[in-house]
Amino acid sequence: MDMVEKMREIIIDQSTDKSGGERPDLHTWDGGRLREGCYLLFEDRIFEQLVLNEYTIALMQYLLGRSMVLSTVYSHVRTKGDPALPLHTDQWTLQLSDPVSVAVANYALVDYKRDHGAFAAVPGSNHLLRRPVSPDETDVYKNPDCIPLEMSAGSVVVTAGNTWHGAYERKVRGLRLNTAVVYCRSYIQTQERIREGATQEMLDRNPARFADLMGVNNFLGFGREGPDFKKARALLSRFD
Ligand SMILES: O=C(O)CCC(=O)C(=O)O
Repeated sequence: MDMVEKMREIIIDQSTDKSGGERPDLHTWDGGRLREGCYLLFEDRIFEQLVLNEYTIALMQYLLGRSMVLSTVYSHVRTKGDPALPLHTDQWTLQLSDPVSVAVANYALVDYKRDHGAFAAVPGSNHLLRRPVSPDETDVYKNPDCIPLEMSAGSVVVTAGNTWHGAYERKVRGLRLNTAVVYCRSYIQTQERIREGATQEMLDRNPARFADLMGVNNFLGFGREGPDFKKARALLSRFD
């Protein structure tokens, strides 16, 4: 819960900064829409700890393979009056695939209840449907198979990138905050400039696995200096 509280503060700080108004109170805010939190990995070291969570990493590796990379650390900030978030899939590649190429660990930073803006999901859609949601199917209230994930702050749900999901409308005051940590296969373009933003300091203070997630152990993307194949060796050494 210490981590949850700290993440909430950092997200509210960034959202306030970008929204341009007064700092919203977590429990009482009723002042309209607020901006998202994003590029959070570079906002505070606590997110470095989060992306290395061994339980979610295990599930992510099961879904995406050992060579996965981090794509974004994002917060969907939901306030009273925000409409429901339409059902969608998170795999932004040309086609949905099974196995998937994108997956999300979505941490609830407040208690989730349906009318408080809970995460909405269609269980089994990742296996049974394996197609994007069409424009007339996006309403979370109309899909009979869509359920709210009612869970307490600090819980995490891992969804494969082809799972149909969204969020319910928030009907009460205060903020609905999450941290969505997205991982993807290494050949997919990441949502945020993770690799470009990674500093030597960040790499030095974290375990070796962190560098893999940052996408820096990869010789691709070179300039006039040419490819650095030592990085390719780092990638292959995992199989030693
Ligand atoms: O909880 C939410 O607001 C929805 C999150 C979502 O759609 C996502 O992570 O792609």
